[in-house]
Amino acid sequence: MKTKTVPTQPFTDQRPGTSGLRKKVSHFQQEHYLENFVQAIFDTQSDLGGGTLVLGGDGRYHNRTAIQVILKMAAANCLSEVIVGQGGLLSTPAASCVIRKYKTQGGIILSASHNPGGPDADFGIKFNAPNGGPAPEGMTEAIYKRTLEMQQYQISEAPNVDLESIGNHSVGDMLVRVIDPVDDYAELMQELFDFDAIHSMFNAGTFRMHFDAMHAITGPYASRILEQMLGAPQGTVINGTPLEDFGGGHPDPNLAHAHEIVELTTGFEPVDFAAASDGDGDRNMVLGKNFYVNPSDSLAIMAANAHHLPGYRMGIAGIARSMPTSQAADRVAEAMGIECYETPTGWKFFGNLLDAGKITICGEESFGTGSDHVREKDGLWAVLFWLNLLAFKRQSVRKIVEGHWRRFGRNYYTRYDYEGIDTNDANGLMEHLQNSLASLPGTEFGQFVIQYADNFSYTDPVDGSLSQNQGIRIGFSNGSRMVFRLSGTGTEGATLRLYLELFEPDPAKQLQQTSDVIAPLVAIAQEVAEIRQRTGRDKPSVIT
Ligand code: G16
Repeated sequence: MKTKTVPTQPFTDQRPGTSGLRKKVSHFQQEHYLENFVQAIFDTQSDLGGGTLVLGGDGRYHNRTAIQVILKMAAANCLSEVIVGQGGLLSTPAASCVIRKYKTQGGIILSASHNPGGPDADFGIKFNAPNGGPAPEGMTEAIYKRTLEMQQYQISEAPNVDLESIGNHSVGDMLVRVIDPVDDYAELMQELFDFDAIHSMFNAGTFRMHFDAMHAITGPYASRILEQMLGAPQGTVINGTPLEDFGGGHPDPNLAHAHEIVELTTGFEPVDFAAASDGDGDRNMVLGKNFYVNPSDSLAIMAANAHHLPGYRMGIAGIARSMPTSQAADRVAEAMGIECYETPTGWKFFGNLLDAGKITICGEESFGTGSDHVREKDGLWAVLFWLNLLAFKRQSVRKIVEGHWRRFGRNYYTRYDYEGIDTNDANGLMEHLQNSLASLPGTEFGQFVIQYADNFSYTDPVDGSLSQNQGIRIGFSNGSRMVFRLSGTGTEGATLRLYLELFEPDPAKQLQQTSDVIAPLVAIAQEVAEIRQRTGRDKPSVIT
């Protein structure tokens, strides 16, 4: 095999965001752009030399091209083996599962998650560490620093690998093992959940559900597990064929983008349960009949009920939630006498807590929940968790959630996204908030009195690393809260996220419309942050 050393020049914009490097496809198609980043991974992760890498992506446009490039670079950088999903496909949680199961030296996942795909849309790449989780900040910073010095990269001149044929292939001396992308993951799910109970529920014929794969990666996983293994009727999975442009859709499982599945839970003959997952299969949205489960509530309910399910019978060690996620999980932790950790946004911050056995369940408001079974959030896992819970409790989704509120109180919760705003305006707004922090405590807005205002920083309890500037928190004396932060996953301008939360302990007041309850907080947020004046926006682009 011939290896080429290709001269290149550094790009200055390869610092990974909340979850890897995400850019427009055209940006990645610039000569050497992908190669520089991949070489920086190989240069900084020295265990990969002579080791094994897992490689796969969500199947979006540019996935196949990128995989062939990475395989040739891996061979030239002396890796001994790459495990790749058939067709270049691996959902993000499945990649994490495979990295862990085969004890590899890490993985490269190609995805821009819930962002749209296609020649004019987004692409992304991230490195996952040997624990199966997203590279922690120290690692991503080292990769970024290396990209700034990049002068050359190595690539072999071998032909493309046939990614369709399962089995062993090679690039020079390097083994390329093409595996079924679903097998290992499906086996793991069987260990965690009571498949017999779920199977019986489907068999009884009275329970109806749909799962929307949104033409993204979870189609093959959901068809195999739900329809083939668990006996759900054919057609339970909709939009199940992964397409390079996700069928022109926006593969984000929320009320705005996954409306097809939402409609199946309302109107004529609504189904009992519905769910959707995102581009790379790590997010989830769950719905009952005429009922939407807020992701923060979903996390709290999972934590409160995990001990009913086989994989978690021994109980859970602790819970973690990202800072903007509602405090519903904190109430469960308190009742259970376990710790609830508050981490910055980004799944990478859960890795150390999971590895150290401090937590078993974790989640985020951004439609992500997971457990210590892998080191990524896991969309289909969450759906199976809910199915198992429904089979165990024999209650509707609504009953389960309302029962939870009665017991623990309800955290009304909503998120406003102002997308594609001018970066300078967004930074100006955050600076204005930062400058107001000292004067805010004590300020009264009717019955809402600000108790604290700060810029969240986090010291990792395992390795002591400090992450600062993780979002502005404003807390009120009645337990309500608002959080402002800029997204780290967008590819155009800036996205301002405003997270609003109001705690209601009184069961008689727990069944109101979230928008009505939250309205006073929206007005306060507007006043405190001067959103309209500073961004020119009257209303958010998306409300979830
Ligand atoms: C990623 C991260 C999540 C984060 C989400 C939103 O999710 O893994 O931890 O909550 O982005 O981040 P931001 O608010 O910075 O846009 P995914 O599903 O895009 O990988």
